[in-house]
Amino acid sequence: MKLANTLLAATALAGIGAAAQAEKWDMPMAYAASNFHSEVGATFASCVTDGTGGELEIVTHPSGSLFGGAEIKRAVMTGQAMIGERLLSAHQNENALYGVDSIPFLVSSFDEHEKLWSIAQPYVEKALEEDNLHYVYSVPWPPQGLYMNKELTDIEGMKGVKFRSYSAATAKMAELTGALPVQVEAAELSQALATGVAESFISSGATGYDRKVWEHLSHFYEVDAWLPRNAVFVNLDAWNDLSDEAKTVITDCGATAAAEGLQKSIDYTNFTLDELKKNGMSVERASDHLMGQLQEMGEVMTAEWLETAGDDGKAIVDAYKGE
Ligand code: PCA
Repeated sequence: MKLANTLLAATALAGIGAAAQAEKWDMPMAYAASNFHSEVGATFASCVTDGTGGELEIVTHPSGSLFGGAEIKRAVMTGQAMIGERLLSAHQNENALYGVDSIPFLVSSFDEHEKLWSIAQPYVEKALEEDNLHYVYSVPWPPQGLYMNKELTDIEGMKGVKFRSYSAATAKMAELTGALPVQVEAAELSQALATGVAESFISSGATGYDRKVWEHLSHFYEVDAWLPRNAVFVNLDAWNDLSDEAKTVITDCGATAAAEGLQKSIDYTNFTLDELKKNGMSVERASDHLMGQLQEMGEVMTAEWLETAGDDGKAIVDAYKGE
């Protein structure tokens, strides 16, 4: 009887032990809950929670509510959060490879972008690993165009204009055009436009739609400058501590999320440009003259990127161009 009791107690304790091992990971995300990246992240989180039978629960925190966009990568590197999503190119100053998706006019369509990414991904995974991060999946934003509060016929029209930047490349673009860069996260974009802190920016139709920028701006010029990516990564120590089963679930859910996110991004492109129009904005392709000027600027930026990204950067671009 005594032995049976002891056994019962031991079994109960083992049960509690298993329950205590169940982990909850908070997943900070910078963009609004209704944005397609955040929706894909929420589906990914449920996929992992369900797939591990609750052994690992992932809870998303969109809109920069847990960590602001600028803090997410560091938070995951240092284990303040175990997983997070971040716009990769916002960290180009730390490692040029994070800006491989923001080389101006190297790619301008989803197909071209995916080709570039398939070549660049292993290099970026390695860069993340050096930052104590394990890469899980990433999803491109739609092609980037110019938002303005007035008609823009040439690059000179950007002189002195307050230009919201989200990365080194967007800040550089401001510098080269004589605009005044101001770094603002998308979560604060509407406020920046409303208060006049920013009066133009480069981004996708998706972000203009999410932030209802027609309340403040009048023109969107399709220039298809590049397609930047949001990446989801896990703290490397936390990753190494996971069971093989949990790792497989995360990897599989990540692959599904990447495919779902790409499709959503493609579908969202025309939908959001139509919505900008419906809400009164002028949406058109930039004139040949303006495109020519932007492309010249792009060449300067590409040369600079290649210089900073060294052999790896050159290898990626050469492989992409088939050289
Ligand atoms: N939207 C994000 C990054 C690229 C995009 O299309 C933003 O503006 O912050």
